[in-house]
Amino acid sequence: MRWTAAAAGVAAALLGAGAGELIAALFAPPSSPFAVVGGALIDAAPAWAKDTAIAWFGTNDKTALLIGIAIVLLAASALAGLAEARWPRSGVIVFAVLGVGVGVLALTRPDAGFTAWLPSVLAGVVAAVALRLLNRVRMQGERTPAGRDPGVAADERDNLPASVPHDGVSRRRFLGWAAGTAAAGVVLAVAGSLARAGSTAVTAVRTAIRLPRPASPAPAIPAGAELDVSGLTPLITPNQDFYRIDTALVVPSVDPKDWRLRIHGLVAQEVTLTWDELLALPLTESAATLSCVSNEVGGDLVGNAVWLGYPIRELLKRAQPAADADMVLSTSVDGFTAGTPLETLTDDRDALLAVGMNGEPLPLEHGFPVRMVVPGLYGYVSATKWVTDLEVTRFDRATAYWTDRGWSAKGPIKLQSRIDVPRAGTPLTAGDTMIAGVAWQPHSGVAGVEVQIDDGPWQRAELATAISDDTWVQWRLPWRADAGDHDIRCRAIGADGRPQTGASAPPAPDGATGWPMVAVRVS
Ligand SMILES: Nc1nc2c(c(=O)[nH]1)N[C@H]1C(S)=C(S)[C@@H](COP(=O)(O)O)O[C@H]1N2
Ligand SMILES: [Mo]
Repeated sequence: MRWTAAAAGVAAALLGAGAGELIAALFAPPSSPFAVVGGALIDAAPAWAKDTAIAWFGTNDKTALLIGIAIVLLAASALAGLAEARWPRSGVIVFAVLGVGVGVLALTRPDAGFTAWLPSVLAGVVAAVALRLLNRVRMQGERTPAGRDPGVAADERDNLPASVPHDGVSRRRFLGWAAGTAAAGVVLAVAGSLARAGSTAVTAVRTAIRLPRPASPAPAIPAGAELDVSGLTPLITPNQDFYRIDTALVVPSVDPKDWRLRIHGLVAQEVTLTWDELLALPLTESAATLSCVSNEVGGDLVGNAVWLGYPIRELLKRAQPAADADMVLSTSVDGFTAGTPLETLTDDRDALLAVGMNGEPLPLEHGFPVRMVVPGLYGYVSATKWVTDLEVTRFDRATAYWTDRGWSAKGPIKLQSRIDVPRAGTPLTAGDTMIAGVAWQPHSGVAGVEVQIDDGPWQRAELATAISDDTWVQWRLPWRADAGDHDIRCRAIGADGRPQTGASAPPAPDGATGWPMVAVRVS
């Protein structure tokens, strides 16, 4: 029976994968076989693929990728099982080669330690041995009295003990073994994820941190900055709701006591900084809206937080960039890079080497212990999380992670707005209601918002007081809705008095444009 051969392959692969995940969790967290393959795929993906993944799956893009890898692995394992039944040892070889291959790939990953190969190679060995053993048990069940099962290779058939009966008992025996092997794999994988969650000592370190008070606190949030409209995005995005976008399948764990920042390149003076040195500096607190270049018109890959950190400008002053430098290439522990225009890091904006987010140490997923935040620039060119290296260089010499994949070298955040209420698809009753949302163009600011209902005139909305030009601003417009279907559009007015463009453009290569539209049915 072919399906039992395939089942042997799948069960063996599950055991191997589970073992690999557990070994990785214990000894080499960034080098779990899934993280290695997923990370390599993410790095190999062209700009349109990232765009499509985010458009389809949003911030679940990583889960979708891992599920995709699991499906491909299971299909390949079924084939390996079939191959093993037909050509003995071929399936075993497939698993061994796969394990070694992923092990070698693991060593090429930017965050690889010297044991990076171990989880994948062990996973391959475990899967290979399991397949070999399962196949033995299987053939005892498959052997027909006539010895004619095409799923059993001739030489293996001859090797079978003549006394093994062909009956349902041995078939059930195989199924028991296969199910047990698969279940053991799942148990190992679950143990691995528990071990990882429990062993993230860094989480405990983070919890114990008391951040210093800012030498320069953020100004109080102005009265009238937060409009009272139910369903409107809060002015400050809570950390747990803040969008997360990065290439890290396993969140890097960086212990602050091991953290160092090195500033080098076209500088007169190399600078290094430790965590303790950073916290001893006079820190600035400042609100800024961060947006992902992949944010679609009307999308939610944008958030606003109060950041605590040290102005990068001050560190660059110490380093004294050369006159011909125009870019700072920042690198994170996991190899991500961003190229930021030098002038945006040396002008008077609050470009921060941030340690705090909304009054807490940075959450692990948002770059603990230290990240960059540069008001006015999309994250991919500025907001390096887990940052450890700043190289002062030139745009004509260096490229960065996403610019190597087709995105623009420069990424100023475009003028954008969003309608939060009414939400598309919620039924409304005729009468007085409120249209409300947010608008942003960090570091330039927003001068107004206009709303259009169906083909009507553009109407000025009430604009709340912005925290600063670096943050988004809330807006609202009362609306007397009459029964029927309506399209509501909005557009921000920039600081220069010009409205946000209505021309639709996709996120690649430098940010989406167009007017957000919400269709509602009023009855
Ligand atoms: N190390 C690292 N930093 C990174 C990224 C990344 O992939 N790796 N992604 C960038 C991008 S594209 C964005 S939009 C912001 C998102 O920051 P957040 O996840 O804290 O919202 O982080 C930036 N910093
Ligand atoms: Mo992004």
